[in-house]
This record gives sequence, structure tokens and C-alpha cells, in this order.
Amino acid sequence: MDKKFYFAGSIRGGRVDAALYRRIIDYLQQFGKVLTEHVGSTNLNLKEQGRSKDAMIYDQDTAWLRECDVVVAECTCPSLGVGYELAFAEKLGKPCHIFYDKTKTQLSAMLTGNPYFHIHPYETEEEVFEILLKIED
Ligand code: 6IA
Repeated sequence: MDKKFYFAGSIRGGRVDAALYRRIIDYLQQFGKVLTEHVGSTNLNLKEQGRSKDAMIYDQDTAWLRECDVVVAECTCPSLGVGYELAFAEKLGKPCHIFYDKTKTQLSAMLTGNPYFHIHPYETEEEVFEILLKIED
């Protein structure tokens, strides 16, 4: 059975790292299925608005969090949604791997202070792939 990944990355928190998300998603796809491929899209329409659309997003994403086997979050660009998803995944008991570029940001103490999370500070993108390979082997 293919492993199911929930990849979390900033959307309304800012899209500066969207291309990096895409590359991480592409890399993860060799190990299984990424339920949240759209997070790596470099042409998301951020102007689409509406509470009913947002309710559908919330329902879908929380269903995928229940369905997934593991959560991988890239947290260099801070995002309320990603923080929420990580807390939600913790309550579900899903393994959570959190990556951030330590030369660019300091991660929230609410994540680094929680021993539940597997936290991976990195300096180069290659390190991200090396760590993912170790986790998945
Ligand atoms: O607070 P943020 O928007 O940065 O939260 C990002 C996280 O919430 C991601 O990891 C996603 O899983 C989830 N998320 C936020 N917005 C969407 C979304 N919007 N579609 C799917 N998942 C989302 C579609 C485009 C939207 C701007 C209308």
C-alpha cells in the first residue's frame, strides 16, 4: 500500500517558497501519494474569496489529515493554517516532520518546544532531501 503524505506549506501566509514546496512534493511522490499537491502550485489564485469555499477547503483538508499516514510541513514562511494543521495532526497522533531554513527564520516555540514533533532545521535544500530519504528508508 502506498504511503499517504499530507504536505503543509504556507498559502495565505505568503507564497515566497512555493517553488520549494513543489520540489519537496515531487520528491515525496517517489515514496507514495501526496494528498495536497496543490500546495506546491506556483499559480494559485489567492484572490478567490468566500466563506463557503473556505468551509470546503477546511472540510477537505481535515479529512485528508485524518486519512494521511504522515505530515511533512515546510515552515520557513510562517502560516497560521500550517500551525493549525500541525496541532490538528498531533491530536490525531499522526507523525509530523517539520522543516525550516534556520538561516531565514526562527521557528515558533510552540513547535520547537513540543517534543511530539520531529523538527528538522536545515541550511541547504539538499539537506531537506537527505533527511526525507532517511525518514522514508
Ligand atoms: O494560512 P495559510 O493559508 O497559509 O494555510 C496554509 C495551509 O492551509 C496549507 O498547508 C493547506 O493545506 C491549507 N490551505 C489553506 N488554503 C488552502 C486552499 N486554498 N486550498 C487547500 N488548502 C489550503 C485554495 C486557494 C485559496 C487561496 C482560495
